[in-house]
Amino acid sequence: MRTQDYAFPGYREHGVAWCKGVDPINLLGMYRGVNHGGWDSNENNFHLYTIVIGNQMLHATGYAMGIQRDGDVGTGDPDRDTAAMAFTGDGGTAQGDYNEALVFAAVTQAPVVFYVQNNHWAISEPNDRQFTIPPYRRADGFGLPGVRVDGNDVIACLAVSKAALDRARGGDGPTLIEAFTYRMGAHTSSDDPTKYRINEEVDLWRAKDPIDRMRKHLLERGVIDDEWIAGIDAEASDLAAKLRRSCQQMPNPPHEEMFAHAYAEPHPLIEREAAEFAAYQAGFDDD
Ligand SMILES: Cc1ncc(C[n+]2csc(CCOP(=O)(O)OP(=O)(O)O)c2C)c(N)n1
Ligand SMILES: [Mg+2]
Repeated sequence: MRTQDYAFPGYREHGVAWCKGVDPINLLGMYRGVNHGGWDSNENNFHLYTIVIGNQMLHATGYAMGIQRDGDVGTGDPDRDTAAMAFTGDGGTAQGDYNEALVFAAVTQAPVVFYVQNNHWAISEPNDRQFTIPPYRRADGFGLPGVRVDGNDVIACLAVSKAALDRARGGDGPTLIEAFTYRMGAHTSSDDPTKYRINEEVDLWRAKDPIDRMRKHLLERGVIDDEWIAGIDAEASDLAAKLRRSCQQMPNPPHEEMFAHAYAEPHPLIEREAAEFAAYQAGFDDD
């Protein structure tokens, strides 16, 4: 994605955030629960995490229709032509919002790329509970090209994403990418995948680990060596330690802040609730 391109993430797009220049600590406040995830999305053209499954597909399509109406598409100027890119999961494809977004994107030929991470599971629900025809083939019925890519092949993912973004910026319309991958871990810390899937399936995918594959690919071609890898590993450990520390040190927000961003303007209902809550808190003897 170029600087001017706008990303519309779900909740798994930490890598996209990193590439767009978002400080990971901004994302972690929401996961620790000290804020509602409100970073300035215009700073890095990285929209807020969207937990309502599939909703970001509509946001991206609407934004892309805006780009089109501003004339920032198909001019041939690499600093001006702009695309939107939205990310969702296999489960997301069953949502109404997802399907509405594809209809609008196709009929308006909006400069948007849909990136479906098919990790085979929507919490405990497998692919065959989400669709009978895979997402990349369903794209055809909406009227936009669909492509399935090996989602564990970094270089292939980069190639199809670049091509789709170029197409969008060039004014040739939307593309749907289905990245065929697997969710190695649990859905969340409250999920136990051993209750609904077999270990053999997980082992099969472990052998296709995208980081291992990339490492081997670069080593074999002599692009990198063990020393370089050790350096990257050390850098990653340092970053992880720094993030854990920053996360633990995040101050707890004042209670009244949870009412602060519900509406842009003052709102009588929110003011009443905030006052009631303040009175309730004042009823305690200690902090
Ligand atoms: C509209 C809506 N319905 C239900 C949920 C609860 N929920 C959270 S994650 C999830 C599964 C999503 O699966 P998928 O789209 O495949 O994404 P993945 O987590 O596998 O990347 C569900 C049902 C939600 N967040 N929003
Ligand atoms: Mg999934």
